[in-house]
Amino acid sequence: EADAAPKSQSGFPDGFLWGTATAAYQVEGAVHEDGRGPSIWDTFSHLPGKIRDGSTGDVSVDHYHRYKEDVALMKALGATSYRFSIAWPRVFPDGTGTPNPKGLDFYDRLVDELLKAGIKPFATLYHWDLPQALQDRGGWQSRDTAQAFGAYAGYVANKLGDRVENFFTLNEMLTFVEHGHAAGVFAPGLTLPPQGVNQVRHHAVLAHGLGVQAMRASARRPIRIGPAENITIGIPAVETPENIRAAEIATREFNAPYLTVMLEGRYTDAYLAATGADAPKFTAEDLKIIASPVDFVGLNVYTPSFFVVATDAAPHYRALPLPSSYPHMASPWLTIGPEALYWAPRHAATLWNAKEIYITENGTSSADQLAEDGQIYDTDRIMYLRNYLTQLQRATAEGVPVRGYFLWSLLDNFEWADGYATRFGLVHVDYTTQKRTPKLSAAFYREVIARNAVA
Ligand code: GBH
Repeated sequence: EADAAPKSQSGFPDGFLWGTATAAYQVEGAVHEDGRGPSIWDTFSHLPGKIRDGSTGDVSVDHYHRYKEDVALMKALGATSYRFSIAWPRVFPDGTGTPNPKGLDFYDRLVDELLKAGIKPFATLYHWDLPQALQDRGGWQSRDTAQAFGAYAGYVANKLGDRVENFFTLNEMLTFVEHGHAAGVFAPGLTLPPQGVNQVRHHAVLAHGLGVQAMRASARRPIRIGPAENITIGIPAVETPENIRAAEIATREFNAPYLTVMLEGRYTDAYLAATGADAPKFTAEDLKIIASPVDFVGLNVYTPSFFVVATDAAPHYRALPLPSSYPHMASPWLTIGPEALYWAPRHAATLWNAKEIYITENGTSSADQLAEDGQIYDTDRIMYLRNYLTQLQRATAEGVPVRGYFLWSLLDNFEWADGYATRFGLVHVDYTTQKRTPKLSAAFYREVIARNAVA
């Protein structure tokens, strides 16, 4: 068999993990089953006008009932890992108090099925589906929610930690804070004033730290934990040493209330100066909790942010707006920047000395038109993945410690405020019949995994 791409030039390190990612509310459906309580996304998606196609996650792709078929799809890809999220309102229908054992049972079954297929499970504790009961008591505006997250995370680590070794705490604080609490376009749909938003940010990172501590304390064997953040990725528009330094400084500052405070244990001077009287209220003890040591850093990588050095004084960088002609994928926000998959992990290693990095999400939407033969020839998704993965390979070849990659997403699913019109899956789902059909990009990814190289 001819080898199109010699391994020496495009290979990934031995043992590199290849997987896909999903999130509970986006795939599970079964929202009233086995004692699950409502989440803020149930509430939000049922409000008129909030979801572009008027849809909800009530049924979605019915993964709750079809998980065995879905694990078989992963196995057919040759995937060695899988990142899923646990629905907090399945485990604690009221957010706190008495757990619902039947809710956790689903994840027990899923984990067993994955292990049987030789697929390493990575569980995310929070992918935006806050129990509605906690929202009714103030949600992320309340410090109590951070405490409740710690209790929930500790409970899950105790129950699943015997078979799940790797956990991510909260997925993309940046997104659920900014979109949910400032712009109001994601659940819970709030448009808080600046101090309120900063306080929500603080409670999110505090929840992460409390979660890390509670999970380590209650797991019955050592487990490994880290965040999964959608960072602003500073890219030197031209790779000179000065521009690279500017991009590093910008990356640290733009992520000040998220990854930077989690990994450094302090808010940057620039962040505190910029927020001024609207800065979050916090204690020195909070900062210690927030910076509880993690085992790895998870990065969701989609879009680029370009910088060059600024010759004048602070902040030493100049953010470059994208020209209106800049290309994007099927989603208008999804501007194409393959080099983001090189710079995001490199910055994590340079700025915060990250010793172990996972790409917790990367992938793209496509129009995904059905061809006459019923297949989907998503060559745009293949183009996107091939270019991004080439940049990831550059990072690993240079020694940046990336250990695995989770492609978003296994299946087409409920794309939040976009509903079902936007498809991110390697596998097409017919939302009427629930029939799964791997797209051409699934064949591409299978080839990447088989070769452990950009195919
Ligand atoms: C990730 O967010 C999420 O973790 C995942 O759940 C999601 O399905 C996936 O990416 C694909 O979107 O509608 O113009 O206001 C990536 C960051 C932030 C990108 C919110 C889309 C909304 C843009 N996302 N953003 S807009």
